[in-house]
Amino acid sequence: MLTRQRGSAVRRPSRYGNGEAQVHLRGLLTENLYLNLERSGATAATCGSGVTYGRPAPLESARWWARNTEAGAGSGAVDWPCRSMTQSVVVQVGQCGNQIGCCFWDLALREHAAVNKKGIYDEAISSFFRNVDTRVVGDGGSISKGKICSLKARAVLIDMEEGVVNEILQGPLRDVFDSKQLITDISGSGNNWAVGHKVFGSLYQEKILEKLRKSAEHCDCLQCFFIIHSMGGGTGSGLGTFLLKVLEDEFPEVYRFVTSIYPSGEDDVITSPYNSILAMKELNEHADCVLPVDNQSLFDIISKIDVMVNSGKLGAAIKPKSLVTSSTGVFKKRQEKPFDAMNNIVANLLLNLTSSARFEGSLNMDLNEISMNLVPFPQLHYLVSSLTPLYTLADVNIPPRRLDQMFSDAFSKDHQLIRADPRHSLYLACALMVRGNVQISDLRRNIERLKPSLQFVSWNQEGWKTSLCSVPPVGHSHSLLALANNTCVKPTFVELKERFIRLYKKKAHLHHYLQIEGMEESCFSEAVSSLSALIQEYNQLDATKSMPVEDLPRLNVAV
Ligand SMILES: Nc1nc2c(ncn2[C@@H]2O[C@H](COP(=O)(O)OP(=O)(O)OP(=O)(O)O)[C@@H](O)[C@H]2O)c(=O)[nH]1
Ligand SMILES: [Mg+2]
Repeated sequence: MLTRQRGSAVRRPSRYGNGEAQVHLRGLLTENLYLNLERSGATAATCGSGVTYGRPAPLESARWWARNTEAGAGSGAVDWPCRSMTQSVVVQVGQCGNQIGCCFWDLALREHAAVNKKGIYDEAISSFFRNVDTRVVGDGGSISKGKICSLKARAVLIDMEEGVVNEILQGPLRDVFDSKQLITDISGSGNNWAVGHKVFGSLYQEKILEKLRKSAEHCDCLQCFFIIHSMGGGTGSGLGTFLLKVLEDEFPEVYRFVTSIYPSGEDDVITSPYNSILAMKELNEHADCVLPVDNQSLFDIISKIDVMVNSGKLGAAIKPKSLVTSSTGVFKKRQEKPFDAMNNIVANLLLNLTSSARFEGSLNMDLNEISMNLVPFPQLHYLVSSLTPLYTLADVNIPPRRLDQMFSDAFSKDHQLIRADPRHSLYLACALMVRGNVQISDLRRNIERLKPSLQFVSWNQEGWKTSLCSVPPVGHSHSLLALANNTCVKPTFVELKERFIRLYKKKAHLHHYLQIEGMEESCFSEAVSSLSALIQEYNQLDATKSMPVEDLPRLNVAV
């Protein structure tokens, strides 16, 4: 375990230096948030003394859970756990990873600004942001308490082209990153996994490690790396999965949650099936949890919203700060890009996923609990996600009927972020992560209501995990993220494999890969075998679908 000594108190002088940055952040957040910043001249306190990494035993929360779900729940007498917040680092790789990452940081800032009106650097913000005195030479002095000075994202931005990262550095989020967090090259990986993985992997391994270590050192308790990347290109797919192994070796105690964007059938990257299959093998082997998101699903969701708006069906009822149109906020002035609306959905997925780790609530679900409860077997770590509300975002005070509708929607195929139908497939486990004004009784009622229509594996009929975070997404009274470990993910993999086989049978484009040092045909055959094995595991589970539910006799303890 790495430990880290922190320096003595950093004195903050009475005047904040970077006027432009300050104006930007004020605009970015709310007017209230940093209002008194220049006037504050407090001395920052020293930070904690050591870094702890990773995967705390879920014992405390398990005890708390037992006490509060059985005894306390429903009575209103909730015994709040006293917990210390952990931190996470986002590693955004390639064009897609960086573009989604930016949406995430934008929304995260707005979310914290909506809650943290006084501009105090609190534990919630610290989970994804450092508070930095930018006038301190070098790394900037970390400030652990008091007023927010300048927020820096806990992120590492990697792309083997410069365009996207340069755009970020010139855009409204430029002050949230500094040059020490970036790694870029010029040529890109040319949509070739092998270039990203083998060429840039070995070329940049040390540099990447150095940035990762630095970002880890800035954390008191680093719990998770969130990797965001696409499967279809060269850099996100190749280098993104290369660094998964690097993370596993260097930070074995820290979770690796990967948000992977799968290519649609009409993707313009012809080699995307190769890249995706090669990346899948790495995800199978080195990720703790993968949240697959399918560009086709994102596109379908956005198209439906467009139709609704244009047909006037919901029209004016859609809220300006809705989950999917959230870039209409401060960033409206910015040129909308083709992927923006789609990327906002993915950013919301990440916000909801981490909300319980960032904010208090009556039922917390830490990231370690997601992995612990939703991944019964190491390889079956693909979690299908759905977000609600997605379409009907009209009314903040949604009446109870709508609240129940939110739960129903989470299981409908129209709300899944991959093309999948969990209702007609088999659940291994399911998490419901609720935010906002929702009671435990609402959760229970809806689980009881929906249960008969859902099929769970015979050995885990009660495979539900729930969380209630009191802070809703900006502009909403409540929201729900459902994470399903469900065999419905299989068709996405089968389809990918079919697309791969079509190219591979003809050996089309193969020479581009085989000319890269370290790349052999066996890399392809091993990758496809790994995927076939995964598909086979889902097949075996599906085969148990009609089996009777085991009603095991209770263990009798002899006295
Ligand atoms: N949802 C979403 N998909 C994207 C975005 N940008 C690219 N993609 C998809 O990602 C795949 C291409 O990967 P990129 O991320 O552009 O590639 P890269 O990682 O930069 O790799 P190279 O450009 O080959 O070096 C295609 O399937 C695109 O449709 C984005 O911002 N959002
Ligand atoms: Mg690129």
